[in-house]
Amino acid sequence: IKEDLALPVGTTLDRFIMRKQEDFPFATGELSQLLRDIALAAKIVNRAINHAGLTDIGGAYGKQNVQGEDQQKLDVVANIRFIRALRNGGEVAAIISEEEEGIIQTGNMKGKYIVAIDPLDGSSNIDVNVSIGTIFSIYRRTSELGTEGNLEDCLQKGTEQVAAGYIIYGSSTMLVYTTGNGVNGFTYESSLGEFFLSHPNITIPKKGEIYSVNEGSFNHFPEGVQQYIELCRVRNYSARYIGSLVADFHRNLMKGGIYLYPITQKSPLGKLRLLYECNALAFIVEQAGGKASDGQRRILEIEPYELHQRCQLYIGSTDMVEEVETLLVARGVPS
Ligand code: P6P
Repeated sequence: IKEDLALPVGTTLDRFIMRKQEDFPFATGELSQLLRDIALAAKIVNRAINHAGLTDIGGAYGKQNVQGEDQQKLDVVANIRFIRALRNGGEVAAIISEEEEGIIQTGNMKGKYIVAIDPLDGSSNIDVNVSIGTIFSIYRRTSELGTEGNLEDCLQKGTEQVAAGYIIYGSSTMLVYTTGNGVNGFTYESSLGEFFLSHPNITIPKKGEIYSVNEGSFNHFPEGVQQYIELCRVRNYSARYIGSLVADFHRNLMKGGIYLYPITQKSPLGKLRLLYECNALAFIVEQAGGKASDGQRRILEIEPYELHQRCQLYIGSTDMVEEVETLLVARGVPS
């Protein structure tokens, strides 16, 4: 039995992926290659973001994406780069992207995997120099090899994910991901063009004192959420809301805390997307010992019915998420 030689901080992502693949005797390397393809695209997008202030790709692209949101040029760049890297890598049969209405066929009929991705979440933050992020989920296709990816391949529950992760383009650029055996964080060193293991075996504290929610919508929140927020205030918790999901999630993962996106008047089903935002972060947070719920259900158990469907999201330290769930049930969660 291979002794569990914990890989030291400073191990490169490539070596880490290779070592972890060795732990799976029947692994044939496609998922490893897919993770490398994502890391490559992340390096390219990171460079584009870091130059955004200097070149003309900042600012709105003048077009709207399927969400009817102003498309920032970096959104478009990130979408193109990730799709190209996944298409060229050959492991992915089809892609779902926040930036595209339908299923993106890569032409890789023998690709075993499906990827759901938010190429650049929180893009409205680009022009004000706030951290932004990429979020991705990886599924094994259910349809036959040699065919195009289909809707059933794409509408799988979060529990079916084989891997999930995010890249946060912040004061430093980090890749954080799980393949179902814990969560590991890698920090990018641009002068070397490498991701290095910097945060092995990330776990989220069972409870925290940070809550992240847009309190501007307080009056439209379900009563149970209003009650929870009032408890946070009474307990002198810290309100930290960057308005960039990946940044808020990452800070809470590191320090303990809860991120809440309830239903609001503007978003009666919640704002965040199940397939390429909530499921990925839910997989990660559970692997780190935390919890992710829509107020009634485990996020990973929600049966998808539509590619861009929205859901409520309560995610972070287990004790905090459970308290919100209890209050929502007690006060009647609006359906
Ligand atoms: P609000 C950004 O648009 C985003 O999708 C997440 O990154 C962020 O957490 C949330 O929406 C912010 O939404 O309604 O509070 O501005």
